[in-house]
Amino acid sequence: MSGTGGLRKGDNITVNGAALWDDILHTARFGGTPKGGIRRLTLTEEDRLVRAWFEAACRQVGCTVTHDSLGNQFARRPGRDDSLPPITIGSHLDTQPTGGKFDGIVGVLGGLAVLRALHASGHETRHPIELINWTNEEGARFAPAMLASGVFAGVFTEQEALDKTDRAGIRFEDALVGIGYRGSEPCGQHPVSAYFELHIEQGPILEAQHKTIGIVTGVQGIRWYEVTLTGRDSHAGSTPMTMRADALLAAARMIEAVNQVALAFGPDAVGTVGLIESRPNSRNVVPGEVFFTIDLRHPDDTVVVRMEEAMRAKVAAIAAESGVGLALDCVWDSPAVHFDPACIGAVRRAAESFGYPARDIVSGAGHDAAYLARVTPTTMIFVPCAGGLSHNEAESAEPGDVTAGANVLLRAVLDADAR
Ligand code: HGY
Ligand code: MN
Ligand code: MN
Ligand code: MN
Repeated sequence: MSGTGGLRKGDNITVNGAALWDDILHTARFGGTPKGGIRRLTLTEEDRLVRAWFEAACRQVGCTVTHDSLGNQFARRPGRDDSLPPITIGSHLDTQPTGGKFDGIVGVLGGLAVLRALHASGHETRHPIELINWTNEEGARFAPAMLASGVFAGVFTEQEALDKTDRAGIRFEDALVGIGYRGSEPCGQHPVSAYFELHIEQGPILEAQHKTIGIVTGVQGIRWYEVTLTGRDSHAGSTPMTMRADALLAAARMIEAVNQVALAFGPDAVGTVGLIESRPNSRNVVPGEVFFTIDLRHPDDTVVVRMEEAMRAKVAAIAAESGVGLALDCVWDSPAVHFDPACIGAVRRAAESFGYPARDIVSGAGHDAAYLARVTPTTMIFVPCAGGLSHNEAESAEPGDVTAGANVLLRAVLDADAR
């Protein structure tokens, strides 16, 4: 994309915010939890239900809906020149086990609001417009996160994704076939002109600074690790403390060490141990084996590398002191991403045209856009969420902010379409 920009035909179109908010509340029932969140793990029955709803809603506004070999759904609105690669918008409908009603969902349903606004106005775009629901963005069931958009961008092979297994040993492909979304179109053979993703910030900055729109300039670097510690099961009552190889005690020390590493690398560094399994997990057995995960992030990849070095040194020393075996593997490396200046400019102009207070921001969370940026001009639009809280059932956002985000998405798409 190039050109000087500026809004053109269609700049009087806005989204129907009330209908968008209804969609958010309505689809929250697919996996809704008693605490008001959503448990909609990828490729489960709840995911199948929301996918079917999504297809029907997109068809109602004149789109054809297809899905590729990894279940990525594409709702396509024709353009005047339908031979052009589509301008794409999208996000994800899968959630964390105790997820909220907005993470990913705002981007897909905000995109539906854009399609509805275009349909209602009869505005004909030059490019086709495609709204995408990416499979397995969260990585909560199948690691890593952003798996299907990663295949789309050529980062992983289709077979690598299909062969992934969850912690219960179920294969990605079998779960995909199980919900009926193993499409025939190979994932990734799908040229696109640009990609815009609307998402809640999932952090505290926009709300604290009273900004309605985050103009996302990039995504921080992320590395995931898996750790297996091998000690020795023994009797909790008759094993002297000096004769134990306690894998869970070693893990506890390593978890503290991960926290120290993150704190040592400054305010932009984060380190998390989110998943842990202790075996045999019996109250009167000294644990002989522990599996846990480590998530390290920083906006600067060179710092992530130094964080990893520090973490590895500490973990190895603790394993030796504790007399436990250590297996530590890096299972995902998602480098920091810088988004496309022309797309960022389109978002900036769109926010200004509505008079929404906005600021540039780097994403702390990973997103499918981080991989789309490898194959097409890409950027993101953030809106605030209450207290910056996300990956929590209490996640919430304001209807006005969600509507503003969808309006900016619409105008950024029209801006890109005019190039
Ligand atoms: O891990 C992430 O940042 C995203 O929520 N998948
Ligand atoms: Mn998300
Ligand atoms: Mn998420
Ligand atoms: Mn995302």
